Parts: sequence; C-alpha cells; structure tokens
Amino acid sequence: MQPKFSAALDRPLILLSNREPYEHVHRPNGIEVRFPAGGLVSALDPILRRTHGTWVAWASGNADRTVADDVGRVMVPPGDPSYTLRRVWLSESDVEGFYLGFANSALWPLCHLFVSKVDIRRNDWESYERANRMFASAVVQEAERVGGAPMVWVHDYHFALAPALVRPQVPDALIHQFWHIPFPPPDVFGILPVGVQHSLLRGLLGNDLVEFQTDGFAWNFMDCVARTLPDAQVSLDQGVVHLDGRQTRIGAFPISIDVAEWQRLAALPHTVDVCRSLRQRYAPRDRQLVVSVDRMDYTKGIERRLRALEHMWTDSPERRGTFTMLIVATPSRTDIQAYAKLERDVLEKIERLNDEFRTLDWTPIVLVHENVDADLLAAVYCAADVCVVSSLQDGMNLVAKEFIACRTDRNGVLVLSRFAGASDELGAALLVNPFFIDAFADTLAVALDMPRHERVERMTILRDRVANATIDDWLDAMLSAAEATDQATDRAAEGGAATL
Ligand code: GDG
Repeated sequence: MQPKFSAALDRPLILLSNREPYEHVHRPNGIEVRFPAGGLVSALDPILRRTHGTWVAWASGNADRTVADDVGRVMVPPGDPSYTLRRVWLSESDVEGFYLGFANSALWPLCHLFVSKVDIRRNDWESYERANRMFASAVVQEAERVGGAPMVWVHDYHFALAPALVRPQVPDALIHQFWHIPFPPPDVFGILPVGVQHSLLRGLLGNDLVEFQTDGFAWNFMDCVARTLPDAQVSLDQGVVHLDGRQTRIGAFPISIDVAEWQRLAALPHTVDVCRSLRQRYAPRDRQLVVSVDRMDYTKGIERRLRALEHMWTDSPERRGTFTMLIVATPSRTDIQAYAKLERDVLEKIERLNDEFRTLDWTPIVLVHENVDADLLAAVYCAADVCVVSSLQDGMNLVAKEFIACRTDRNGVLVLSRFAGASDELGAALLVNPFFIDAFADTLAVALDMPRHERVERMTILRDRVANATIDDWLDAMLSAAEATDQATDRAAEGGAATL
C-alpha cells in the first residue's frame, strides 16, 4: 500500500544530512556507485524520487567531483535520474574538525552521557561553525534554484546551527529537524562552553519543528532551553518554545524501519539457506544461538555484554557450551582514538574469553567484524534464539525492530537495554540494565530458558507493535506535524490561535 504522506510535500523538498545517498568511488575498472547501507537512506530516497526534491550532503566519495557539475550537483539515482544530489566539499581539516572533532568527539559522547569522552577544542568548534555555514549556504542556493516556499528537512547533530542560518535567507521556508540521537539533560549539556550552548540552542530554535526520538529527549531539550536562554519562553506541556518573536514546536517521533522490506529479506531463499547453515555451524543439536548487531561504538555496550557473558560462564559453568554468542560489530569511525581503542579492547577480550572457555567442539564467541549485506543480517536475525541490544544510551536502536520484523515465525527473544529509545515502545522485550552485570547475566539466562509459548506470546506483541509503527507511519506523522506547524504559524501571522 502506498503511504499517503502529508500535504507538506506539496512544497519543494530540500533535505540536508551529513551522509549522501549515493557515493561515487574510483575502482580499477571505472567509477562505481555505492548506496550506503542504512535504514534512513532507504526510507528517504523514495520520497526524494517521488517529489523530485533535492538532497544536500557531504561529498564523501573520491569520484564524487568527477561526476558532479561545477556547483556540485548530480542527478540520482544513477540510471533513473529523478532528484538532485547537491554535494558539499569539505577540506581535510574540516573533516577532522567538524566531523571527527566537534560532531563525533564532543556532541556524540555528550548526548550519550559519556562525559569523560567529551573533547572540546576551539578549532573543532570553529570548523563546526564553518561547515554549518557551508551546508546552510548550499541549502539557500538550492532553495533559490527550486523557488517557491520549500520544506527544508535537516538531519541530526551535525547541523545544529544550520536552521537559524537558513531561516533569514529563505523566510518562507518550512524548516524542521530530526535529532536521531539522545538529547542530554541540562547538567550534562552545561559541560559545553556557555557560548557554544547558546549557539547550539539558538541554531536549533531556527526550526519550525524539532523532532526527537522520545518524550524524554524532547523534555531534556526544552529543559536546556529554559535554563540556558533567559529570553526564551518554554511551554513544556504544549511542546512549544517562543524566542525572538518566533515559535518552535518540539515533539517525539520514534523512528522505525521498513518492516515489509525486512520481511522480504527474511523470506529470500538465500537468506533461509544462510540461516540454516548458521544454525548448523554455531547451534547444532540443542545448543542455542545468541546474536547482536551494532556499529562498533562505545555507546552500544559491547564490552558490558562481554562482561555479562564472562560472569555467566564463570558463575554457572553448566551454561558453558549451551549457547554460542555471534557478534556482528561493523567497523565505525576508526579515525577517532576512542573507537580505535574500543576495537582493540573488544577484540582482546573476545580472544581472552574464547581461550578461557572454549572446548573441543565449542567456540563461545564468534565475531564478524566487517560490513555485511543486509540479507546476511536478516539471516543472523532469523537464526537467533536470542538477540541482545545492550546500548548504554541510544536514540532508538533499529536493530531491535529489524530483529522483530524478521521473526515471522514469532519465535526468538529480544533482550533490550532500557536505555535504548526503543524500550519505550517495546516493553514486551526482556528489558535489561547493562550497567548491572549480575542482573544482565540473569536476564540472559531467563531468555535462554524461556518456554516456547512465552517466546511466541512476547514476539506476537512486539510484532504487532512494529507492524503498526513502520517507517512510513513515522514519515506521515512527522510531515503532518510539520504541516500543522506551518498552518499554526500562518494563523498566528493572521492574528488567530497558534495551536497544533
Ligand atoms: C543513529 C542512532 C537511531 C549495522 N551493521 C551493518 C548494518 N547495520 C545497520 C543495522 C541498523 C543500523 O545499521 C544501526 O542502527 P542503530 O539504530 O543501532 O543506529 P546508529 O547507527 O547508532 O544510528 C540510533 C538511528 O540513528 C536512527 O535514527 O536508532 O539510536 O544512534 O539498521 O541494520 N547494515 C548493513 N551491514 C552491516 O554490517 N547492511
């Protein structure tokens, strides 16, 4: 069924994100197009195609310049050109300062409450400001090109300053932003230099609507505004901030996945074969298979998961050999020291645990440390008796939802951190506190011992939940809210009530 989507899409759409939907790279036999894996690009690409919109993003491929025009525009998808990709080039030092620096070594750890990992450097901040100006001016140029009153949709923490930079130059634009990661409470946000706090909040308040994954993150944001900007009026109940004669709506819009696509992947004959061979290899006879899938990121709690396993195999030796742990940990941000260290620590710990507990016919932990195709992920989800998501903080966590979508057999247990945004919706999972290692190990044991009827009962509830809140429902809800914000603003301008 085709989703309706809202009338907000009658406006020309300009999307801004750091990652681009298509990347061109030089290969020995020519230029190859890469379609970066990930739910977001797959969800938004069809909308851009349908509306013939514009996607502004960082040019990360080494052949990107070769195929784009002088300004950086290229029509995509290749072979079926239907929308404009506007590429923005960053210097090496801005990749360092903006992307690896302020975005991923200051904002990322700060928003995930990893205060000891927060690195604030003046050069990085200046580079973040510069990059935001560059991307904002590309958005403005695209707005001038397409004309009319566009809808500008900004994505994530890389671009907190862009909305307020675009607003005065495209006054008729409807501007909104989805913040994919958590937003910290004021005490943590307060770690940033005061001037930086003001710039980030004022930048975000350049939006008509700011979208968070959960109510908790939306409240944190409004709390930070109330405590940091004395001239702002915050109405927590209504989710509205007034500043400088403008209003910004704040709301929770939990992101989801393309459920039908994951079900399709799970049903492919190849997936079914791979699933069967995973079970033959790692879970023969009555041995079980526990799986996890993450980017190799310290927020995902991979080390805590290993500690819980160690605790279990040490305290309950009878559990050794009863299940294999398959960890898919995709390399991520390896240019950042904290990530390189995490990778070393995780590899070492897995090796040590395997040396300590392995038997002649059992390797306790199997690590897949590479980017794999989505159909292999589907096979991993289908093969699992238990899937563990142990994030220490997470905006949402799509893996939890992908696992559920793939389990058309209504079997399999989800162990889910209560610090992942997904736990707000997925209460029928076994919720766990990954900081409390003993309890984490106990919950794993409960998952492994869960009788079949309870697995089915829980998975049925989880599947209903995910089926009723897909990526299309997310888009519909958000675009309708953006449109309502727009109408409310129009009414306010005409002197009427400005409520959603
Ligand atoms: C942020 C927020 C929020 C992983 N390895 C491979 C691969 N993946 C895919 C998974 C899943 C995605 O990556 C990871 O999802 P998360 O939700 O854990 O996301 P983050 O990357 O941390 O992203 C997060 C999300 O934004 C969306 O708003 O949920 O809280 O941190 O889709 O399947 N995909 C492929 N190969 C891999 O090796 N193809």
